[in-house]
Amino acid sequence: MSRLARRAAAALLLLLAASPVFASDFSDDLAARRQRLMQRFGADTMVVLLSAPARVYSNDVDYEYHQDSNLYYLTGMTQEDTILVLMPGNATRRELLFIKDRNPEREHWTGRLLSRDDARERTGIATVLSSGSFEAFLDGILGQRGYSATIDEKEAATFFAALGEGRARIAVPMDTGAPGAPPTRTQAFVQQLRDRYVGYTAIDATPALKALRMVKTPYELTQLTKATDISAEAQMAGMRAAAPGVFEYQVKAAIEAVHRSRGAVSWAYPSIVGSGPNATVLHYPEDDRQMQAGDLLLVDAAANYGYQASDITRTYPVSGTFSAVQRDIYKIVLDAQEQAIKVAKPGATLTTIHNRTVAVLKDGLLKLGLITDATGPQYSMWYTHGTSHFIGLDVHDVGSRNDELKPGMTFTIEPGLYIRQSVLDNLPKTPANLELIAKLQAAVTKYDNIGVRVEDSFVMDTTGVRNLSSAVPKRIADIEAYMRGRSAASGAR
Ligand SMILES: [Mn+2]
Repeated sequence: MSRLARRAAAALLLLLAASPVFASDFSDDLAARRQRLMQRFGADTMVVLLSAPARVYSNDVDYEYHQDSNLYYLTGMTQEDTILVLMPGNATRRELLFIKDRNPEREHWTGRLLSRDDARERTGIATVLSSGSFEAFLDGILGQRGYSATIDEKEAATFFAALGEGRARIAVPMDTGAPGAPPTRTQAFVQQLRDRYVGYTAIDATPALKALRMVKTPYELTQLTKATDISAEAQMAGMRAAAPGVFEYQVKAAIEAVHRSRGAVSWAYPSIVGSGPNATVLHYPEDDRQMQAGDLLLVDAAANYGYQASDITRTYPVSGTFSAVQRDIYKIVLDAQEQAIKVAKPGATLTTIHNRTVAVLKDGLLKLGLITDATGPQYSMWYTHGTSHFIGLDVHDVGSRNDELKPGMTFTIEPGLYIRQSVLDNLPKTPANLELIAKLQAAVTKYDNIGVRVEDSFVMDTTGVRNLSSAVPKRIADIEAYMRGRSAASGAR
């Protein structure tokens, strides 16, 4: 190629790079999310989102960085020191992204940072500025002067007018933070605004973000489906790894090896692998018990793929066959999930689903003699958590239990029963309780230390739910068949 031809080709490439031809499905989706958010707020509002801070693991080592979910939702940026500003009332530049400056010396130690072009391509935001200029930008905007040539008086005329008339709003996702803890980054930001500027009201952006995030976009559903496929495959690898004599951490390793080897960022939450009595600890954090023949193993583990968190739990016998007492408890829990799936329809709520599981669990517990009264709250000795939560960017994603379920929402259905002698032991010794304990003791002894949870990840369609994690065996016969196949495939264990 001649020098001239090369130059022409380079110029053409530049032109193409600047055009939206190369916009990805992801950046298109991000742009649409921002557009919907701006419509909710209108022209008098400026929306500001800050990235999550890095967190120290120990000394000079940080935890793996995880982006703030709202900022990720609108930008796809996984870098710290990132700020998004949306000004829906602006003439043309309604979206501004502030990112860390590149720094070759630092990058030699801690990895390559995105260039402004990279950030443009990733986010679909045309105006990318240095995070170091954010303070000057705020000063210029809230002082109604504008900021350099980027945002002049004409560009921001609508917002400046709103500021001048005292009706401007600055929307920030307000977080409450932990009681007594130092202010969060967002709280400090809001305080800084209050100290320095007037003419606006600070409002909470959380409800608008929640409303958008609750209904997943087709792009998000594709990512969550992939996260769940990986998680399902990992759960089955865990089933194949489990056997008497094997340690819980070996099952965990088999599961997480699948997550990482299939391109998941990480687990969606720390994997719970609890055998025998550990199955009754809801968020069992350790993994060092050696499994015994006859144990049940409860595995609550799933992957985070593309910042979408799946969530699956299975409970199965390490020897491959459920005992009679394990079967009694397992059947009730599985029945509760299956009945709950039937009431999970558009218009229902997570409370509808929870109430259905409670009704089924109560019936079952009464039959086994683990409660004496199915009309009251006795069941809550053995069922100690809610049945469902929304999933998405966070494993416990935005959304409340009384929000009406709509197509595109994603959530779990996960009843469980956890039989522990300590529950009876810790009841206040009132005459009524002593009488109850006397009635329940035989059944509690029979089922002591059995913990069962069954959980799948679902998406709401137009008529009911679709189970994204149905590939993992769940019915007793299917689990036992899968476990038998495992022994045949890997030889006698
Ligand atoms: Mn869950």
